[in-house]
Amino acid sequence: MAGNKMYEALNEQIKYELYSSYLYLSMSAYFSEAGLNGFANWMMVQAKEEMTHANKLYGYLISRGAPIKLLPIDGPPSAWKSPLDVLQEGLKHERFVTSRFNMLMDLADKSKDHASKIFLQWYVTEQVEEEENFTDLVNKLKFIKDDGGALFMLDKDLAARAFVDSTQAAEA
Ligand code: OFO
Repeated sequence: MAGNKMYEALNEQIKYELYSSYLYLSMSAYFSEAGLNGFANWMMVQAKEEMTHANKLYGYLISRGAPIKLLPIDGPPSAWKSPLDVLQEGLKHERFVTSRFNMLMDLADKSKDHASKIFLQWYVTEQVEEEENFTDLVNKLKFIKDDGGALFMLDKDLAARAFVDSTQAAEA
């Protein structure tokens, strides 16, 4: 049986996933206010995904009979300088979340908690995709610079993103 340290850290990770959802919801609101509805949709889908990441952690802890201790969630920022600034901050946040999962994997290794390690592997893979998605948008926005027409086209593309619960697909 894994030590409480692992379960405490996984409980704490629920907070970070919910904060991620809160952050992206706030970013979605920023884009809605700016009239960039495609970006707003992309961020809203991202916010929904983060909820599923939190729920997956919750489900695992319940299945292990571990205590659930939900922690307070900080308020996210609500103002950014530009769409590029928003995406850069999002990428920075994803890198932070990746560092959290690396730390959790180290902890699983140290405590020889094989079940948690296998469970956490899904998140390690997911973080590669998360960083890639944000990096892609950062690069596109750097390329676009002040080209309003190109920004409009990208906004149109991002309106097509649909929510898929990848935590369910992975378990199917
Ligand atoms: Fe939960 O993947 Fe982003 O933070």
